[in-house]
Amino acid sequence: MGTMRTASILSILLALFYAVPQGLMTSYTNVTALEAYNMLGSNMFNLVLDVRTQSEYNSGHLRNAKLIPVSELASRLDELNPTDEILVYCHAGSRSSTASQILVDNGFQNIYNMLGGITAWIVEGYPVFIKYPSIQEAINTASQGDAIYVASGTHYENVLINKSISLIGENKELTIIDGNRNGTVIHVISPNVTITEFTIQNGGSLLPGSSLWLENVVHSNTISNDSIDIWLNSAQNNTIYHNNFLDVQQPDNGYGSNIWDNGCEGNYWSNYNGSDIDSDGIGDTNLPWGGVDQYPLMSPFLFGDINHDAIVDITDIILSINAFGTASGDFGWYEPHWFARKDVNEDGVVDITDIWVIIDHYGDEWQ
Ligand SMILES: [Ca+2]
Ligand SMILES: [Ca+2]
Ligand SMILES: [Ca+2]
Repeated sequence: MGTMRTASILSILLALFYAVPQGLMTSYTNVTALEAYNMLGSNMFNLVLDVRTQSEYNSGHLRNAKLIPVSELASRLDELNPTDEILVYCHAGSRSSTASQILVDNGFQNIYNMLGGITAWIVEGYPVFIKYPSIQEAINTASQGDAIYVASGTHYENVLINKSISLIGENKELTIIDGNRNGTVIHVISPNVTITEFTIQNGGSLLPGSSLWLENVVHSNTISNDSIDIWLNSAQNNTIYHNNFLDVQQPDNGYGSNIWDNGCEGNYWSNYNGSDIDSDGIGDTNLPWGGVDQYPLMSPFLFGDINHDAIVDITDIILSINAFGTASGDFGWYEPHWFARKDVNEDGVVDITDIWVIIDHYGDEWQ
């Protein structure tokens, strides 16, 4: 009997020894939406965990958040890594506290609970990605200048963008717009459109079309995607310049009536492999690039970056001052002096306004 009692006491002591560090010494950390946003910006989390329901998740969630409803969490812990830094959130902060405690009780060591939930996040104006039944409907109800955040998933539709909006996918590999081989997938007919973080695929074949069709698009239609092909089928009289084409292969020039520069500057192509012999930021060899662009930029287009070295700084101001007072029609507006390249706002004269634009963008850098 004496031996039995000793063993029991020993096992109780052992149980206490292990219970203390796990149950009492570890806790989760509360963070505000602002703190969570900044930590996400610094890539401090391995995982963002949404513990609401599927329908709540579909109506808007943080980028790349994993969904495990709090009611399923205890039985799905094997989907998570106990050493990961995990941000947990819900609608207003109640369910995420419960979920954070469940995780801590199961040995998770780096749990951050977002106070106020996605409600506080939205109040701060941070983006949420929405599972739209139709991207086109989202565009139709948007206003000029709006940003539309599209949740991951495959969207089978043909999209017409007829206003200046930003269309932002949740994840480049997982946010797919698929034209089902039936016409053009995305047809842009408005300037100042941004399309980013999408895979755009399967244009054409049943109805003629392409993955992306740019029509009457001028200026800063920044397109960054690994899997876009550009086709300007039957689009005529477009002027396409100061765009950044990342990993885009040969453009199709439609019927040859499209112009890929403004007379002195073209577009940035990440695959341009020529060289800039006179160091003015415009490529001088392997022209026209892609069969279309006579003046490929040496770095991605930034407003005010006259010498195209990917930063707006004092050099750009000096270049503008050196051309001060010149105007369209002057000798040297184009070759040999290219004063036109210093006319940042393209109003035909290099004056104080251009310098103000550069100062306004001073310090901007391509990342
Ligand atoms: Ca050059
Ligand atoms: Ca510069
Ligand atoms: Ca000007």
